[in-house]
Amino acid sequence: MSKLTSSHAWQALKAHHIAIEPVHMRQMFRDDPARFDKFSVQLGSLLFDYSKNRINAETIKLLTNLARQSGLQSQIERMFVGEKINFTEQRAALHTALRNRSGRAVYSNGKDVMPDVQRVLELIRGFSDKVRTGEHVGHTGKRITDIVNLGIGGSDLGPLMVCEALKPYSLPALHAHFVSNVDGTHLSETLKRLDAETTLFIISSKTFTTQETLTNARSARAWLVEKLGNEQAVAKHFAAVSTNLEATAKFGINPQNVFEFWDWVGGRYSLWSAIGLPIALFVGMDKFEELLGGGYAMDEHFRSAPLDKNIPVLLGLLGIWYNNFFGAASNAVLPYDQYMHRFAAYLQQLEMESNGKRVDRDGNTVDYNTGMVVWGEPGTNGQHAFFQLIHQGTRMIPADFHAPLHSYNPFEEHRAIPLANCFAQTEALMVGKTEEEARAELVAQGLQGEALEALLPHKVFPGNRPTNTFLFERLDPHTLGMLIAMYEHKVFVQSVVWNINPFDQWGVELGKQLAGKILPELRGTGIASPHDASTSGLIDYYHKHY
Ligand code: G6Q
Repeated sequence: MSKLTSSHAWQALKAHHIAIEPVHMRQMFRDDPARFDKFSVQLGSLLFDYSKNRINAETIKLLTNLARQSGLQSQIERMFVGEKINFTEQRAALHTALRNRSGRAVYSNGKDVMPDVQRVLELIRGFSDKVRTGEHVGHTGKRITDIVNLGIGGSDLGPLMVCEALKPYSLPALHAHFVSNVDGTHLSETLKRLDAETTLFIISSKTFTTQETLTNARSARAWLVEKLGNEQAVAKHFAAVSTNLEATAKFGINPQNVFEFWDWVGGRYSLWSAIGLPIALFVGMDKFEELLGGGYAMDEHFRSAPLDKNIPVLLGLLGIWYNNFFGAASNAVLPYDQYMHRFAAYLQQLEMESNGKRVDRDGNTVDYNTGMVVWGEPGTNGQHAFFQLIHQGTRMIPADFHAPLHSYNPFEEHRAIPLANCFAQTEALMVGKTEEEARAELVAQGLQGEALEALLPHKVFPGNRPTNTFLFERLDPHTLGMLIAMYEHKVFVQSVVWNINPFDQWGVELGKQLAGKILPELRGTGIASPHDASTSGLIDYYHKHY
């Protein structure tokens, strides 16, 4: 048994789980009318209601004991002060410095990183203002109307999600596109709609060595040069964001259009850095800074709120409660806002890449589950698709519901419909429908006898299915910043309890190496290396049929 699973706090939770398991949340709400007040936290305009969870006051006490036992508070400080907590890569994880609005110095390797952070923010402001006002024009003197981000993973999902979420703040005359897939279709279908004279490409790559991104960048460059008939055009139509300034120079990017970030920013934590350049271009630097401000507000809360009033801590611990004690394997994220339609995809990387680890910090194989599968879609659409399994399937799927009170598109006929659905779903998931209730409904519909008995079991809903609800005034940059930072810290809390490193990603690196080996074999430019029979069979099949 590991130190964690044999610990007093873990064992106490195990025993407590046996007591809670048979209790229905219906009963919990009946017994305690103050449950909503007890199990909700307000931070600014964000309300976190976690009362529809299979918990009582004792559960929270035991979960926060577990967090304390893991040394969570001191680990939080270690992250904020720039210790090399990403020890497998010998790096700090200082994404919080990127949105540090306090004026406090933050050190990495003995150097205050804040002057560099501020300097790059100013550069982003200067460049984005110039593009948005039309001062920066293309090679032929025309105003930029389209920006295309060429990046993948952490250099794509964050800025893409934010640009979609903050669309109401964008300029109508400036469109943002994101090309990530190395399948030429992605680039080609995007370019079909664009005019080279008015297009600005941003090559976003921390390492500037990623095959997908550099392949797309080279093809985009060839397209531009062909369309504009001049190599010189590249200087006005390409910008780059990277930690590898040597490689951006080698690619031929005008140094004035290069925006730097640093190795202490993890890819999936990088939207707050220059990787957010497409965001600043799309919604303007002031709004980008409001996003940073929202992240900072959540950072301050995370750093200072007591554990049992701390939103990311509670969120992380509830995830552990279901994952490690109820055996839940996945977590749904269901926003009731169309602008958040890429939110789950973004969180999928954040959570699964960070906590998809099987050895602890000492290199021992863990004897408990770590990261859950994260998935989701806008809630209202999900209701007509996969919600069935959440309501009546055999698995418990804890779900996070997100909803703004106000829409940016207030058609009177649509008003309150998304919220009504959101509230109704969490209520139904919690309450369920008993056999007696289902029977009464069928009787009222005129059913009886054998027909009624045959249908009855299918109409029963067990309920007792846990959900969190996040309500906010509207999806503005500040609120979005809070929500993103909240999930970043949730991931961190879980990693501390599980004693794993959430900031490395050797599985991603493996993918990068493997494709590099097989590509020359497919192209016939390399020596065939030994493979298993399946892989060799597939390679042979390709050669025979291509
Ligand atoms: C993120 C991961 C990964 C990375 C991409 C792109 O945390 O490391 O998703 O962001 O592989 O890498 P580059 O930005 O270096 O191109």
